[in-house]
Amino acid sequence: MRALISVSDKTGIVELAKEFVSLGIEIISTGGTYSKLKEAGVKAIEISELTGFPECLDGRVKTLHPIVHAGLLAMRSKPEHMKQLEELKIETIDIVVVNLYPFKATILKDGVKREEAVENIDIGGPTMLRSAAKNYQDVAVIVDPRDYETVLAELKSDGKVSLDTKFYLMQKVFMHTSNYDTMIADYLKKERKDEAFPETLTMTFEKVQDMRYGENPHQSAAFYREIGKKKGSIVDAVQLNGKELSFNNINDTNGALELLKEFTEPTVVACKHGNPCGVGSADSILKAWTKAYTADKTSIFGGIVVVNREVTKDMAKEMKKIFLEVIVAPSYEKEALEILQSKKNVRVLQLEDISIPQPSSAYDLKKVNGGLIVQTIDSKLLPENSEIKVVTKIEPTKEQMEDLMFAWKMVKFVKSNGIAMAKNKQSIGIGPGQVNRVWAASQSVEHAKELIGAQATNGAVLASDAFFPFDDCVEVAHQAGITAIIQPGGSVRDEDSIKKCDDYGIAMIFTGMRHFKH
Ligand code: 93A
Repeated sequence: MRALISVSDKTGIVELAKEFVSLGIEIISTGGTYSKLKEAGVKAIEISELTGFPECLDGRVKTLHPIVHAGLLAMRSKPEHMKQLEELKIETIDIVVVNLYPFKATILKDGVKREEAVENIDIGGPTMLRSAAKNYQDVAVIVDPRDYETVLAELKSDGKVSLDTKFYLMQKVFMHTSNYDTMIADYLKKERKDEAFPETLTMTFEKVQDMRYGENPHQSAAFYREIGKKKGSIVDAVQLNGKELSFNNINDTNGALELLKEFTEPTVVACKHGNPCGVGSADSILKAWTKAYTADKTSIFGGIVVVNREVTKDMAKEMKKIFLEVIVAPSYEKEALEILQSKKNVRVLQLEDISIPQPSSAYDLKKVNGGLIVQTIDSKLLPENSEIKVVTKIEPTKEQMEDLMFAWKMVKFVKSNGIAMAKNKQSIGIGPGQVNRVWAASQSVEHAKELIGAQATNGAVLASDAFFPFDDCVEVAHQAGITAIIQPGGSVRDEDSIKKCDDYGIAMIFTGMRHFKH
């Protein structure tokens, strides 16, 4: 038997080759791999000796030769194939061990030049992998070092690799080479800064981990990372305490982080089932926590809390008093971390680049049965270069304006139809996911009354993710003591809502931008 070994990642290769030799398998190898084996005293034949052709063009042509590929592709069961090999004086190759030029590691390096990336596109490696895999009945092809053991064990016990294993290895090869090519295509697409939606959409993700289950216990699930993505998202977080993240944890934390990224001042966002339930901004992170917590002490139970400043000892003491599923912050004071770690189950995560926004060209993907709908992310808060338009007789005060912007950021991340109310940079009532807007408004008001008392809604502001189709939302707002409203505008009945605001002395602004979220 003959094995061709040509690997960039040389981990474990000497040990494998030694085992091959002891099993009487002859080894053929390329430049770097050959040197490594030779150094370790493992007997091998250099590829140029086999082909009678030197490795050339800086190694761009090493194994691209009919002697290699006919040796791999000849079907042993076909007498004509074997006869031709004999005439051409070519011998079969039975095992291929190849891993490719490190294209991924290269493009992930900071400031990598295109030429360097291109030089790391492997040509000969995938070609061998594909030849060997196509002829899987006769050739065992190992692309993943984790399979060295399996193949060795079979060789040792049976003197051959089983058809089942060879088929499994073949499938792995095509999965690997297709991912490799997709990674190259994605990189080149980004290099061209091509924002259009391509004819065929390919993206590469690598598995972070299998998960215990999906959204529900009867669904299986796994977590994947997008290759080449910017930092600052849930996949980059380092877990410092608690159980493994669940499917719902990851989904909900992702939503909470996206909202948090809208704020620059110290802010705390609490989320449940993908909707914010308590949000607070203040001049200190402890005060922001108190606002987010007191906004809704009920829903935060078992919730996700994300924070854009270091968690202090005092804050950790407060957080410890309630049950939280996940806490994410850029850093933790030493004592704060000790306090949080004293609760075994709470998942404590560190995400240094918590405030880095997603690039506006990032894709937002939604799986539908039989297809995928793709859009760019909702990266804007307000239209570019547009003045906010006050449409009522009364103008909002400076304080109201601040609260309006706070509520507008919040409502962008509330499931539609969504209404959010705020006062003094604190959420006071949120109405998510209703099938009509006036129910969302009513729910938001009901929550506010229940959670912080009817009086507290006086002087609060209200934000709506899309326009008011009728003036009934203004009516609900007025009943609750709302004094300023922010909404996109654009309904045929805008005038009715504006008139009602004027009648009630409510200030209203139009943003000209809708923020549906489903
Ligand atoms: O430059 S290549 O595309 N041309 C080839 O003919 C070729 N043959 C093997 N790259 C080629 N390889 C790759 O070289 C293998 O896939 C492997 O990653 C690497 C091993 O090179 P060395 O043994 O010299 O370190």
